[in-house]
Amino acid sequence: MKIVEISTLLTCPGRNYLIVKVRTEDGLVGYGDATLNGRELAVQALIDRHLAPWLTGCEAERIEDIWQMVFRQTYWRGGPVQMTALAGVDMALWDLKGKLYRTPVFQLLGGKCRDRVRAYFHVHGRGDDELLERCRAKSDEGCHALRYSFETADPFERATVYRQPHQDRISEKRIEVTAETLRNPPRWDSRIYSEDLLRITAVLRRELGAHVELIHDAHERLSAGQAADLARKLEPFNLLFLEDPVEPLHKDSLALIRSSSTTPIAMGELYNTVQDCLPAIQNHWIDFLRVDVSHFGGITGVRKAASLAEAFGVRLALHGPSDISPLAHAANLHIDYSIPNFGIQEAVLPVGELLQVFQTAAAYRGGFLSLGECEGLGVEVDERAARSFPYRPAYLPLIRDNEGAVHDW
Ligand code: KDG
Ligand code: MG
Repeated sequence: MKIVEISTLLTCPGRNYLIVKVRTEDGLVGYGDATLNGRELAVQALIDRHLAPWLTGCEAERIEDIWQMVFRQTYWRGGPVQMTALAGVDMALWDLKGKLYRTPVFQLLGGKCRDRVRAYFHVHGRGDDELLERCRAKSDEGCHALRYSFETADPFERATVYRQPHQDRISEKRIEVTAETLRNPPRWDSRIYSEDLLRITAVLRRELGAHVELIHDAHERLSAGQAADLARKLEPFNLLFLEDPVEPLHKDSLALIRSSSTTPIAMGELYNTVQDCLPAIQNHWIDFLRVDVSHFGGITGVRKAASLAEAFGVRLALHGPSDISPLAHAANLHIDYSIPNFGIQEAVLPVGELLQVFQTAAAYRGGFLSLGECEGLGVEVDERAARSFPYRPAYLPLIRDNEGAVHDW
């Protein structure tokens, strides 16, 4: 069954998503997600201009072979742009194969290892009171795993308030980051943030009780020393994990954190290849691997990392933010169902304009995600609706420290 067309559709139902469509000679169609927040056009050009002409005519069922061709032929392998383009094509091929055999993708991956998938959600509050109130509301809804974030105010310069990245709902009004905001970015102070985090975490643990799972994402903002100190001080509050304490390019910073503290550590949303994950996994520096199916070569790429992690007792908590589409969220679920070393799934629920473009078989109830009857990924794409929401240029944020130097956000 030969591929006759690979095309892309860039749409903005609330925020930008890049959809990949693969069509075969039998008229079957598969869809994948190739969204790379802030760099959508680069991935689109790579798929349209380089991959589509080359892969047209290939056998659609040879998923691993196509993965190897795209990964290795480039010679300049890896990197977020290439691994996102590959992910979009890979997901579309799995979707297609599921439709061909009229079965969900998780069946093709070996079948279910579990009946439902435990999820966690983002909860954001400006300060302690608002955050606690929102956490209680979420927990009352049945979700007992919460990733909390808050705003950090500089006590010496009251005007500088920094909102940590968060996404309560998919397609909720995104933070508009314009070229102008990039020229006048908010200020950041890791010391103030660390003090706020310790105070707020103590409040949440005391008020929510021992059984709510708490997760905090430090978003790569800390130095190794700061992170090690913070992880140690967070121990009494028993987090499910502290996410991305340091930036991933400083691979062995994780060793210092691990040797200083027993707080579980999660990393991975900025990794693009199995090789990127190797040191963290084989040195037992992390407890949870959080790679992103859309930036890691798709389902095929994530399955390779999952097997590696399984051998070292590391569990998966796949990245599931609002800047990847319901196609990628569905791909996460198919993987979560089928791997033995599943940990927890980050989730955001589709709302608003997004529901006009994507109809997903994924459902959420009382803290758990599940998939209804479906073939392939189980996501219908309304291309006409997608075309009615044209691309809107947007940037990722930038922050600077109190002296005005660039800081990780
Ligand atoms: O585009 C950046 C987001 O994907 C990221 O900020 C979300 O860190 C994130 C998370 O854990 O969901
Ligand atoms: Mg994160």
